[in-house]
Amino acid sequence: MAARYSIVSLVRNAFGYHEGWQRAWRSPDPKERYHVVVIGGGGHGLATAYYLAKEHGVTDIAVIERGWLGGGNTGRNTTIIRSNYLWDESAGIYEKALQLYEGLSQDLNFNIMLSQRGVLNLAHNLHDLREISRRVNAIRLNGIDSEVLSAEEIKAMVPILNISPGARYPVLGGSLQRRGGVARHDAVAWGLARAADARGVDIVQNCEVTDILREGGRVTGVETTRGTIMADKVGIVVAGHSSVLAAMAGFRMPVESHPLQALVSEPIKPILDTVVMSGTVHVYVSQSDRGELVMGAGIDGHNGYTQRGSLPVIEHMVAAAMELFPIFSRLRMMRQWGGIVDVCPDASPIIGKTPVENLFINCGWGTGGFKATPGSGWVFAHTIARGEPHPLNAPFSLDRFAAGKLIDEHGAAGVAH
Ligand code: FAD
Ligand code: PYC
Repeated sequence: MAARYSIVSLVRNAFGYHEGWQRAWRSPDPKERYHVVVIGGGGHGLATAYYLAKEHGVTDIAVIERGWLGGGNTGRNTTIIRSNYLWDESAGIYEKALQLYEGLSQDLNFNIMLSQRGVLNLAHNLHDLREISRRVNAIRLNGIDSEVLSAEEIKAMVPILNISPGARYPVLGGSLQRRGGVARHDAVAWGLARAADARGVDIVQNCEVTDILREGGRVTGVETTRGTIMADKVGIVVAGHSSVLAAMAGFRMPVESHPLQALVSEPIKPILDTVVMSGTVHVYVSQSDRGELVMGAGIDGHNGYTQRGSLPVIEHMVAAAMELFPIFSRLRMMRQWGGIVDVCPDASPIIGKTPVENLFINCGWGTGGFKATPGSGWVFAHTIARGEPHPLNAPFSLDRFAAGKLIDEHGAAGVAH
């Protein structure tokens, strides 16, 4: 034992010689047939497979991912988790997700590094203040923690925030969800993948779905770059590519794909121990465990499938951050990137059946689906296993756009649409 864990062994392991390390999940070739095929190996697809196996005893499942696991928005988001949404329907599903997050490290036996450090939303004018009070009341009526703070209470929590009345957009107050916070995004994907794999789920990476096979109005399988895979049921969970996959199955989605950008600074010592969001100045900031300041913008105005950044958006983000935190002015930016978000007209997701029998879709989480990952997978697994939505996702059906039962959450989205 002593020899195995010697300093030499530690150094060798640190530099990539992974002595005795086990694979976290297998890398199987796809079989010719599965009971369920889940398209998309992001957090939502992996959570769907995990809860199908865990809650419904369905284990004959393949998760088909065209790139690498978690390489889409799951690995590109800024990791903010909260459940402070306005409408009852949203409160139900986002709070379910937050509660699952609160037990997820134990459930998966994998540390997802959940840090409930609080999420603050700043008010910069009287309209913001009134809107925040209305939201806090609605959220509390749903039994979810939320409170209004004065500018001085915010300053006490975040001493580096500029609350001077002379600021261009002075901070007048804000709202706080103390149970909100951040989690390590990659760890969420890895933990779910490992746990799904342990229950027999095949996770197939580098395998792109190129067509959805149908017969008599019912799904029969998928065509992929690694051959045909037949399936009794198929779930589409591909975020920014939802319309592309829907088109393969012959129907249209009320979803637009937009780039969404973020950046990190060079790492510094701990200076910010909560998440600060401002929809008016428009930036949000948190500090990662590595010390980087993580910042993000609103969506790029144009539609697109690019996953990269652009100078005007970076400039806008940084200018807004300077406004709130002048102390950041000499920091250097280290990295920036973009993801492709799938935005619905009411800024709420679509989770349910499609016009094709046994083909289900989960999308439209837009700029805010990381916080929903376990809840989304939990209700989508129920929907696929039972062929009917769970009461928590029934209001988020595709036909709400025909019925006019929209759930407008633009104001809760956290970033501008
Ligand atoms: P993804 O992780 O994108 O997974 C979909 C997968 O489908 C991808 O891996 C893709 O490769 C795969 N795929 C696509 N087409 C095919 C095909 N034909 N065949 C096979 N596979 C395919 N949300 C929050 O709650 N909090 C935040 O702080 C936050 N910040 C964000 C910041 C940025 C910059 C971005 C871009 C997003 C942010 N989000 C945030 C949103 C969040 O990231 C997404 O809503 C969420 O990650 C979506 O997860 P997913 O599993 O549905 O999608
Ligand atoms: O939904 O909380 C959110 C969010 C923050 C940044 C991007 N999305």
